[in-house]
Amino acid sequence: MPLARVIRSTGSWYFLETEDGRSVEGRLKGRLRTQGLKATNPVAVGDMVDIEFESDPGLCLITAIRPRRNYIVRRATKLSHRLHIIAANIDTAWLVASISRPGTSTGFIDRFLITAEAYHIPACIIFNKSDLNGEAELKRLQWLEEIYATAGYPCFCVSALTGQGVPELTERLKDKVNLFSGHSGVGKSELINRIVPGLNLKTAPLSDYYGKGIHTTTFAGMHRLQNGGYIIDTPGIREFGLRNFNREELTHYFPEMFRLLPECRFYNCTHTNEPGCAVISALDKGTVSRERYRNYLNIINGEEMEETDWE
Ligand SMILES: Nc1nc2c(ncn2[C@@H]2O[C@H](COP(=O)(O)OP(=O)(O)OP(=O)(O)O)[C@@H](O)[C@H]2O)c(=O)[nH]1
Ligand SMILES: [Mg+2]
Ligand SMILES: [Zn+2]
Repeated sequence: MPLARVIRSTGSWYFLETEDGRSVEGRLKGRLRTQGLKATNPVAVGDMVDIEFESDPGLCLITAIRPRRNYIVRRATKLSHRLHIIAANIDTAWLVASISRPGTSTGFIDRFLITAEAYHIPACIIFNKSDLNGEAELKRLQWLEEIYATAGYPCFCVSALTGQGVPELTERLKDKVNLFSGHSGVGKSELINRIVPGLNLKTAPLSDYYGKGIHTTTFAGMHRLQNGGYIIDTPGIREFGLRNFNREELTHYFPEMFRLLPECRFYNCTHTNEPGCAVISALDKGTVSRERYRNYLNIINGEEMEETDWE
């Protein structure tokens, strides 16, 4: 049975690339077994699928999905219980953020990182639009870089417009399947255009009125990198709804806090008000960021995280 990679999907049609590099379009053959995951999309970009060719050699039927190495989901809407698989079989999940036009809150960044941790996908952060940074933006950038580098997440500062930092970033993408995610308008598609010359993905200016992106990219799509590997462009995300985690699970998804757990007096410490908590002492030493800890508490207490900072 020929094997193919899902490059793009529009809901009912899938654009695939066969192992020998040919492009074919496919549809699902009946209902597929979906590994028990209830998602709005049975097949996602990055999936490896078995196909059957139809009489037209450019068309095929998808007969099965190979087991996924991993996948990353978001809730279809904030209150919805339905999950949408953003992409599957990913090596690195990159959050693309800009400091202004549009801004990205730490609450949003943390929910993205928690999701990547929950699905065991290494995550990194790209701060794009460095050319727009004035003094205040630079201060905010340094503050964010300090927080996330300390937590263990590699940070890159780039400009899709001037190309600043793009060669270093491109080097890190090589031979991997890379997911680019983030708010609408942060420049995911523009950055991918910079990285893959000749691609010409559609991009659009922000809305003048709201200063936010206008959701230009409507379907996730996978693009081949010149020196090996892939990059996945995705539609902008307004909020990153978390699936429901229990308290204990959540303590695993802040790696800098999880590393300290053996030093807490209680093996099941939730770092909230237990005596002898190593995370709480680390706040004073500055080895755990107060901002991250505040977001952690908000999530663990089931409260909405503040989305008001810098937006
Ligand atoms: N000044 C500046 N503008 C940029 C940069 N990167 C992207 N832009 C602009 O920001 C706007 C939005 O860029 P897009 O690439 O469409 O953003 P996106 O993240 O793909 O947005 P969605 O597809 O809606 O999710 C466009 O006008 C880009 O030209 C940058 O580094 N500097
Ligand atoms: Mg886009
Ligand atoms: Zn603790």
